[in-house]
Amino acid sequence: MKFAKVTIVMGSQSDWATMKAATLPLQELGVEFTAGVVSAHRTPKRLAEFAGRAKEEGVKVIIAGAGGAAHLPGMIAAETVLPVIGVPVASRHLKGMDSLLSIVQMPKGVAVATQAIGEAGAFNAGLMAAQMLAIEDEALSQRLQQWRQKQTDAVSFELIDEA
Ligand code: RP5
Repeated sequence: MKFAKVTIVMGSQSDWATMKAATLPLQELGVEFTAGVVSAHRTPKRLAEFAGRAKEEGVKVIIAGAGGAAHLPGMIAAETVLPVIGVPVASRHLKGMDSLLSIVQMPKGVAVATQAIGEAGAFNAGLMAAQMLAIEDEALSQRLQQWRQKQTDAVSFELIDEA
């Protein structure tokens, strides 16, 4: 089990195709991260150990992605007071609506910051984690502002006809 300031976990290796999008903003912004598989259903003991140790191992934010009956983010949030950002991974039959509702409908008293379904949600989870760390890190906050400005500058008013 590996830990970093931002630790990304997912329910299955099959989620990695989606969840690797969370690493992009973290890489661009120079935020330390690691990623691995923790399943609420298939490895429940690993989940409890991971969530129980995360804070003392120096983790600041956990990103948790899962699909279907996506209990991973909520179960991790139940075991730690660290902020948990949930990413609903698109599922084969219900296209991620099941994942979204499983993650977003938390009972009062245990919070998960739920993102959009799929890659955009995973990317924004990385961005949100960086923004959380930037509260106490002025250099990172500056890099975030530059990143935003670059994004704004890249949006042209002019329309382009694509062939
Ligand atoms: C969930 O079941 C995982 O998060 C994944 O999205 C989904 C399918 O997992 P695999 O059957 O591909 O391992 O637990």
